[in-house]
Order: sequence, then structure tokens, then C-alpha cells
Amino acid sequence: MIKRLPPYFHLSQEVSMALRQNQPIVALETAVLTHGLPHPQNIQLSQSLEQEVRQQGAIPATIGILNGKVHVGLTSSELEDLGDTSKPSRKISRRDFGIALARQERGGTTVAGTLICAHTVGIRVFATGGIGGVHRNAPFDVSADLPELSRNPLIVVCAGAKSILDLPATLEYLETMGIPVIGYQTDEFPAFYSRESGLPVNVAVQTPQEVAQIARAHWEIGLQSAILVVVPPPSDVALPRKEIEGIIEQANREAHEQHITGAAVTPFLLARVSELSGGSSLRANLALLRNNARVAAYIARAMILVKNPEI
Ligand code: PSU
Ligand code: MN
Repeated sequence: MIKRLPPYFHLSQEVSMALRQNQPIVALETAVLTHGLPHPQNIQLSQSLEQEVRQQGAIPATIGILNGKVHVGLTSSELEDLGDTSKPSRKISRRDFGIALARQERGGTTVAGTLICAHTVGIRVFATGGIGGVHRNAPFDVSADLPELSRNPLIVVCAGAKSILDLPATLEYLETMGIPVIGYQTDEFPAFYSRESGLPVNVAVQTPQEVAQIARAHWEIGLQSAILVVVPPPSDVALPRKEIEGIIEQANREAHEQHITGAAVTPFLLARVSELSGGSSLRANLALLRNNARVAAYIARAMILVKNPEI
């Protein structure tokens, strides 16, 4: 299905054709490219996510802002340009679109920002690393990812949320906002680097078809929220919770001491955890992103086979 697009949106030819022909599409975010990973791993990672999606027979739609336009489907040179961290990029959440577009800026879309763009063009499946959530010891730092998940009917595939966050509070918020949490071959909510968190999911499924059926039923009765599919990080790279917990506490303490606030908090914590843990957390991060892209491609293919309501 192809929707009428607002100005400021630019679809790549490939994504435009895939939408028209009802091919499976997986949206990919770019805050991980501009604010989540160091250069040049960020660019290699984005390229390998696209490759992973293609290998499973789906079309990747990497979304970001360049020259004051929302690009849905970045070309490889646009992707390299956006991933050049020597040029300033804005981290794009809901509040940032008007500013970035009017001022012809560039920016990487967060989960919140990517959800808005993907829904605007009619994409139904989105892969990311981890969603934002409720921060620890900061009663009023709640990621805009959470309300956006309640507004945009997409299947979001992730490895849960990082334990830089308050995971029980994040799950409470998801419940309040009516966002189902589906464990993909797990009955535990993963904690990004770690397979375990001690927290339950709403339901465990074994196959992409089961996810597609749940999504269809959810949307068919008129519910507008996202479906969160959580996939544990691959066991060969996952880090034991105990190993990473001390590092996370230190990073949170430093953020507090250095008065880091607002949109800068998450990038600070991500970079600091990465530094303090050496290569092992970066390795887990890259592997779980690829794994999520692969599972999202399976789900996008399964979605083509179930009859979908107009959303
Ligand atoms: N969590 C990660 N890696 C990331 C992010 C979150 O493990 O790169 C990024 C995502 O783009 C997410 C954003 O949408 O951080 C959340 O930022 P904030 O907490 O400021 O809403
Ligand atoms: Mn925040």
C-alpha cells in the first residue's frame, strides 16, 4: 500500500517500489548511526543490517534526515554521509522534526522518530537494538520512544531495553500504554547485552507467523499501538547480567555527577558503558542488532501472508 506523503518526505526508488508491490520491508533507525556507535563501526553496522534484511528476502528502509528531508531508504552514499560523525547531526525524536526540517539539518532518527516516519509511509515492521525507557533515579526522564510505541501500529523488534534503564518501570509504562510485549523464543524480557532480566514477557512465541497473527488481531479490532517483539541477544556474545551491572551503575553515577541531562543522557550512557566494558559490549551490540534485523525480516515476510487491515 502506498500512502499520500507529506512534503519533506523522500522515498528511495527501491522502497517506493516495495511499498507499491506489497513486498516485505524492514525499517531501520539511524540514531544508532549518528549517536549510538563510534565511527567507522557505525557505517559498517548499518550496511550489514541492510544486508541481513536482504539475505532474508526483505527490503531494508533505513530512515534518516539529510538536507532537511526525511529519507526513507538511504542510498549507500547518503548512509556514509549521515554516519560521518565529524559533521553535527541532531538526534531526532518527535519534538525535533519541525526544527530539523525547517533548518535543513541532518539527523539520526531514534526509535520514536523512526516509528513516526515508518508509519507515515506505511511500513509495518521495524528492527532496532534496544528501545529507550524509564531512566533510573531520574523520576522525570522517560524516553519519547514509549509514548510513540503507543501511537504507531508497527511491529518493533528489539533486544528489550538496556539495563542502563529502570526495566521494571519501563515494563509498567508499556503496560499502561497498552503495548504488548512478545518474547521471541523466550519467556523473559531480555536486558539488551544480557539474555536475562528476571522479568516476564506477556506471551512467548516460537515463530514469525505467530507474531504476524497477534499483530493482525491487535490492529484489526482498531488498536493503534505497536507490538514489541523482544529477542534475546545471541548466546555466544551475550554478557552475564552480573558482569555488566557494575559498569552500568558506574555510568549512571557519572552521568549524574556530570549533570548530563535531556537527549544527551542516553548517548552518554551508551558510550560510557562501551568504553568501560571494552570490546565485549560492542561485540554483543553489533551481533544483537544483526540478529534483530534477521528476525524482523522473517516477521515482515510472515506479515505479507496474513491479510492486514488498513492502518
Ligand atoms: N538504546 C540502545 N541503543 C541506542 C538507543 C537506545 O541500546 O542506540 C537509542 C535509540 O535510537 C533510542 C534512543 O530510540 O537511543 C533513546 O534515546 P532517549 O533515551 O533520549 O529517548
Ligand atoms: Mn530522556
